Formats: sequence, C-alpha cells, structure tokens
Amino acid sequence: MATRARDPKKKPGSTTAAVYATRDSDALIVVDVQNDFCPDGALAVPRGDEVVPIVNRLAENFRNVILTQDWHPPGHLSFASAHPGRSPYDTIPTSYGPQVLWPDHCVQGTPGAAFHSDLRIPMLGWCCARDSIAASIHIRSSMKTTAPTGLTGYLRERGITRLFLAGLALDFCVRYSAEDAVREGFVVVVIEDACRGIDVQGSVAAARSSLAALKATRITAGELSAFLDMEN
Ligand code: VGL
Ligand code: ZN
Repeated sequence: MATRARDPKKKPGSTTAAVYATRDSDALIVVDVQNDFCPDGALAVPRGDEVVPIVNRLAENFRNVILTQDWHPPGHLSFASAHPGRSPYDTIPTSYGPQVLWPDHCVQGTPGAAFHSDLRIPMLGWCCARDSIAASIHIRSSMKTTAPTGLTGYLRERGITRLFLAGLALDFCVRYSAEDAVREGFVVVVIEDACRGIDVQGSVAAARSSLAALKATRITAGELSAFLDMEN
C-alpha cells in the first residue's frame, strides 16, 4: 500500500510529486490522535499509540488529510469532576443521550491535548478542534451535529464526498463522526485497524454494530489498495 502512494520510479532525493491512489474527492479523517488518548495519558485508550505508524502510512495516500482534536475547556460537562458525587466512567443522561463521564482530558493548551509527536502528515488540509467554545457544550462528533465544527462545510467546499476514518477512540468519536458523516450524505469507510477503542460497558461491540447498521464500509489499512482498485 505505501508503495502505491509514491511514484515507483522516484529516486531518493528527487522532487517527483507523489502519485496518490485515492481520488480528489477522498479525505482521510484522523480522529483525536492526542497524547491524553495514548498510554500514560489522562484517558489512555489501550494501545492507542499503535495507530500512529498506521496513520502515517495511510496519510501518504491522501491529498486531503484532516486532523480532529478533542479540545475541552476546563470544567467541561463531559468530565466527572464537573459533577459532584460522580466518578469517571459513570453514565449520566443528557439531551443527546447517555454520556459517559471521563477523567479530565484534552484540556485546551495542555500537553495532553497536543497531537502525538510521531504523527507525520504531509498534506494536512484542516485541523478541526471540538468543544473549543464553552464548558456547557459537548461536540462529540467531528461532523455537523448539535453544534457546528466547520468541518462539514470545509469538506463540501472542497468537493470531498468520501471519508476514510482512523484514530481514537473507535467506540466514541470515530463512531459518532461516522454516524454523523453518513447522515450528512458522505460515503464512509472506517479503517478499523487504524483505530483503537476504550471499551466501556460494551461500547466497542455497540460501535461495531452501529457501523454495520449504517452500512459504513469497514476495511483494514492493508486492504486500502485493493478497496480503491475495486471502487475506482
Ligand atoms: C470524548 C473522550 C472520549 C469527547 C469522547 O467526545 O469529548 N472524549 N471519548
Ligand atoms: Zn473528550
């Protein structure tokens, strides 16, 4: 797959432009590959850092790469610390459905909110920060939802119609972004081995069945070339 991203005749140090296997209308959405979701982070996703080299290789195939960033103000409503008497991983009802309460994580401007330092994205198109506005607003998807992130408009303006999703966590932001993207009319492909899940209260299984019900395509990074050949 990685070899398809580049001109096979390219000599080391030559300036030949990359040859992409994907279409202009494709984008790779890299969800929340941030320090707090990696080992030793405040809300570590088991083996979350393993997605980094996979995402780096995937990114070489795309002209359009978008990074999303969980970016909470201090005291955010999704933090258990904002709800006296509650503990991390308790669930509370909200207007948008049950909300798992998290340890404080990805607080704006902290090292935990920074992207993993090994991410290498040659063609970064857009960085979409969620929840940058108010502690009382929760934007759990990177796509248009209860509050706009701007990403849907960016994608439409660029003529992007098909999204390939990777990142953290499969059972929360990747899942909700995939659901909202389908609702917004995008074709959605989840690259499952480029994601890792948190898995609270059966959330990975729930995410898988939701993706299956949405008819979102699920592939592995190693299947990308064959998938593109089949579709193009
Ligand atoms: C979120 C942590 C884990 C969020 C989701 O939507 O802010 N944060 N999963
Ligand atoms: Zn969060």
